[in-house]
Amino acid sequence: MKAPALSQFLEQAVSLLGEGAVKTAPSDLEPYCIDWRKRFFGKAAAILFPSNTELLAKIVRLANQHQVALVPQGGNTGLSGGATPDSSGEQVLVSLARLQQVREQDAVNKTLTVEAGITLLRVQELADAMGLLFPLSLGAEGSATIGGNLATNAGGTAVLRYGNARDLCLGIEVVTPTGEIWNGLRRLRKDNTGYDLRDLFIGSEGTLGFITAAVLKLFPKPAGLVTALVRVGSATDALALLQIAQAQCDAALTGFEYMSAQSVQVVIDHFPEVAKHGAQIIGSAGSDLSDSVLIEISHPASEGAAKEMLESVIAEAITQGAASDAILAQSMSQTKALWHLRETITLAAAEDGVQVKLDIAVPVSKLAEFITEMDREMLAEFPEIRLHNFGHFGDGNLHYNLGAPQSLAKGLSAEQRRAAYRTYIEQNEERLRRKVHDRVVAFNGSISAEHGLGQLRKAEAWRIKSSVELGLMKTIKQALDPNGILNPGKVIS
Ligand code: FAD
Ligand code: 2HG
Ligand code: ZN
Repeated sequence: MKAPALSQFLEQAVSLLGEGAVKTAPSDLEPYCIDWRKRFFGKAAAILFPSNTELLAKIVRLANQHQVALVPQGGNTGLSGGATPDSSGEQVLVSLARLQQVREQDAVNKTLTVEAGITLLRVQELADAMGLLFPLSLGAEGSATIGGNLATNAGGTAVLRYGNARDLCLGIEVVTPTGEIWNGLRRLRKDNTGYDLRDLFIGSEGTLGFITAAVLKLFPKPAGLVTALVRVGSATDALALLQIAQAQCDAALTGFEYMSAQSVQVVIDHFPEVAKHGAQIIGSAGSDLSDSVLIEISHPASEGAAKEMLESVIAEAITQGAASDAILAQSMSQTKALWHLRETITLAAAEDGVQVKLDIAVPVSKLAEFITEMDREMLAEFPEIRLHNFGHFGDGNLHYNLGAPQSLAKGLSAEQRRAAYRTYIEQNEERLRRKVHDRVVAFNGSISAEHGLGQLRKAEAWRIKSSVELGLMKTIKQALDPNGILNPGKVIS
């Protein structure tokens, strides 16, 4: 039995949005109540699909009236449980998926104004059709929405050149937690008229407002784009390679992704075809397999100039002993194959079973030292743990992921293996996570560079952040959302 206030809210939501936009059947709700990793299993009273900003604002006003908690959801690809409701069955999911309008295209100003439910991939295609580039790029781009990207301040693989989602956004439209509409869709590169509200909402993970539309910053398309997979001996080599690449390429260096040998091993284990192309350089199994770096150069002049630049970086790295071998993609299909290897790590890890997922950042200059020390300390206490770390080395962000010991899976079916890994991770997760986070704090780093706190890292944020910082965050939340109806239980609320 639903509480009377919730029932009334749902009845009024049906009259506002129509029956087709309010789903309450458990089978309809299920896919929206489980996160991408299947780590969080929530229960919602309903999911609503408003089709425009004004209707959403009315829903939010109604929710305040009836004290009903709302959970914003985009593509449900988030990795921190931010879009998953709690288990009470009393929260209501609000999907932004039907906000699909392209509001404005301005090739001269190099901006694109779109509604929140459009996927990142579609945004990239729209920019491409304008002869321009929207550089935000991540593995889940086919499903993740631009609203979700901004709400999580997503990073991805091009941050070292173009910045994260925040840097790629000039303005937003927001429905506040009390149901007002703020139109901040300014297409300006400069605007110093008071507090930066845009940047307050970006990265707030649906706790301070619904982002309903955004002005996105576009860039000229590079004339030449080349990628290489480079064999390195260690994270220390990767840092030396980064120094060489930055010195020689400056802004033309648009990607620098590190993959530990064990993070590639998990792709080989589950999707061997995907790892085939890279195998000739980085090895194919066991001790033969090395750490590697995927480098991307985007040159404004030509493909030839990009190639020349990358060849020179590789030659210098080999001379200095920072790299031992490399493969330079000779065609777009080879480029795609190398990126596919990198982007498949997350998928392969999900196939393997549950892991401890970490999303840390330290200053780039400290990243190699962090990895070396952390690996040593981790293996001393957990000798069989699998170090699946990989990530956006060029901007200091590493997914220091940890896989359960493979010995637990001996003789088991895939299903039994996943169950055994889940048990192991559930038993050890807190200890493992704390161990890494404590070292992150010692390095003056961040416990979430790009995935956000959601519900996964809330307790750790409370443990690590100062009372001043937490106090300021709580004051902002209270001021904007006095009834606490927006995404309760996430971030710090
Ligand atoms: P959801 O998962 O639906 O929601 C995420 C959070 O944002 C929730 O707290 C939700 O309440 C809130 N939210 C969603 N939409 C809105 C809105 N319109 N207004 C207000 N709040 C909203 N992330 C990276 O940063 N870099 C990566 O490289 C990367 N790679 C990934 C690869 C894979 C295979 C997967 C599965 C995920 C990856 N992610 C990555 C994580 C994820 O894709 C991003 O966090 C993405 O930005 C989430 O978008 P979404 O639309 O799916 O949001
Ligand atoms: C990536 O960089 C994503 O591919 C996912 O941020 C990271 O699987 C992960 O932990
Ligand atoms: Zn990432």
